[in-house]
Amino acid sequence: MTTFQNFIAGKWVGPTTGRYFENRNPADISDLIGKFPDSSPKDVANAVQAASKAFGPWSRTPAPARGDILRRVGDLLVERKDALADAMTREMGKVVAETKGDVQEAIDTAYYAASEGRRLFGHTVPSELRQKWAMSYRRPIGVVGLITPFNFPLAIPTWKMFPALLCGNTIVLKPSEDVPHTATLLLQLLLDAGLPPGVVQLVHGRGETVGKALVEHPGVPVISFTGSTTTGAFVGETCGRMHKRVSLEMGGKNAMIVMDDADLDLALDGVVWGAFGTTGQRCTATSRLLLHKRVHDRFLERLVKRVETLVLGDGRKPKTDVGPLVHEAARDKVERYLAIARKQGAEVVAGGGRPSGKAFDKGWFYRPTILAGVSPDHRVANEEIFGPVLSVIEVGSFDEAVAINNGVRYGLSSSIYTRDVNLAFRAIQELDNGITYVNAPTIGAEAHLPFGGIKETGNGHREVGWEGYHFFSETKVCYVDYSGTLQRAQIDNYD
Ligand code: UN1
Repeated sequence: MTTFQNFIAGKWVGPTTGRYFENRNPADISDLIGKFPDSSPKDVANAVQAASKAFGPWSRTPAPARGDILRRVGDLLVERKDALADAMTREMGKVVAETKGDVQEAIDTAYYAASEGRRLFGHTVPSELRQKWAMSYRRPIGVVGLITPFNFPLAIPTWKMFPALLCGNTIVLKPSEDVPHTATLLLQLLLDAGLPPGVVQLVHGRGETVGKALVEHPGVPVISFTGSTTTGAFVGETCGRMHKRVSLEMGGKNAMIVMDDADLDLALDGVVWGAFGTTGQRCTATSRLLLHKRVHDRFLERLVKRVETLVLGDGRKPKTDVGPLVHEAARDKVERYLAIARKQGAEVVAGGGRPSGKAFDKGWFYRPTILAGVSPDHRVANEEIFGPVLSVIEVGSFDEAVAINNGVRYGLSSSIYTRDVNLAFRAIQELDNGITYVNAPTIGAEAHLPFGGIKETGNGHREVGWEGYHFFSETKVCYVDYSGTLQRAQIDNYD
């Protein structure tokens, strides 16, 4: 068994508390992955100090040179893809095909960042005055605090980290306490790629201690957080009070609409993948299925049959379709919601309990579950469960489906299956979400397009794509007057 450390100022160091927490495999809790630092605000302060020190040289390194390092990071991610995926599945449970996809998202983000080093476009525009130049460019901001979740242990930290680094910022990363090993492997990889010491620090520990200290630290002007809407409210409030720039990516209650003219085979593949991929633990997971009444019964029947064939098990075994939940509290939450659903009158038509058998004794498994007869006002139709539970709601029309989709507090992704091009475009226009898919499930965002949601899912920012670079840099506008006279804007040119 290995004891892992924080990474601060170019060195692996133990926590000032001297305390460590255990990290275990959710498919087999007898498998201890290691012990990780249970750090304190003092460790965060040390990390911020190191990141502040490194900011000067790193922010002055030309962006193409920063991009070259990120290209090497991408190359190493390619080399280590299989090993990383195996370690990630061991740590958080989703199947290896998906952890490989998670690594691929990091690779895509790294190569995008590498090329962005030679763009980072500003604007040059005409001035309203003669012999005056007007332009904007992007500047680094400072130390960036990143707080990341367990479900995409590599993609999400790197979505934040690579754009932030490319823009010239330095970083303190606080990864979820469920995936500290992946974060350690990422740090090692950054060093192997030649990232200078002090540019990225890693501080392990609990959200309420380490995360909170990072958010409250006056030396960290930028916070990027992905997690629950409840924690996000605290993060946003604190950052607002302290005048920090903050990006919040939070919950979802994503719906897939299946219209009566849909390709039902395609929709079936889509909903199974959208609802039960990552054991339903994606912010983008399909957690509501809005089925048109004319296809409701036959589609549901086929869906139940299909879901019953899904193989539950250890994500590192090749035949597994659905892995365990990440920890006991996550499974408890699913069980609480099942009790609520039953009480409010939903019908459990698939799953609805833990699997039986010795193979499942040591992990946090729960059977892929379908709830039928759900009404839009049921709690399971409104609250994020973050587990393998799909709520099916029957709808009578496209307009009703849109109203139900839009009736929740979240607004991350949505999807419609239809062959009617007019309906598809109306859906794109009328569904209140940051992302809408046509004839594809609610998951599957690509790393070169902006990612995020509206309402209580986000706070107006987007991750990755071109917009990710806006968040992690400050716009500077510059006017050069080469007329040799005082030219008063808005006055001399309109007198
Ligand atoms: C998340 O669920 O937190 O679109 C991120 C997707 C992935 C990213 C999901 N590419 O499902």
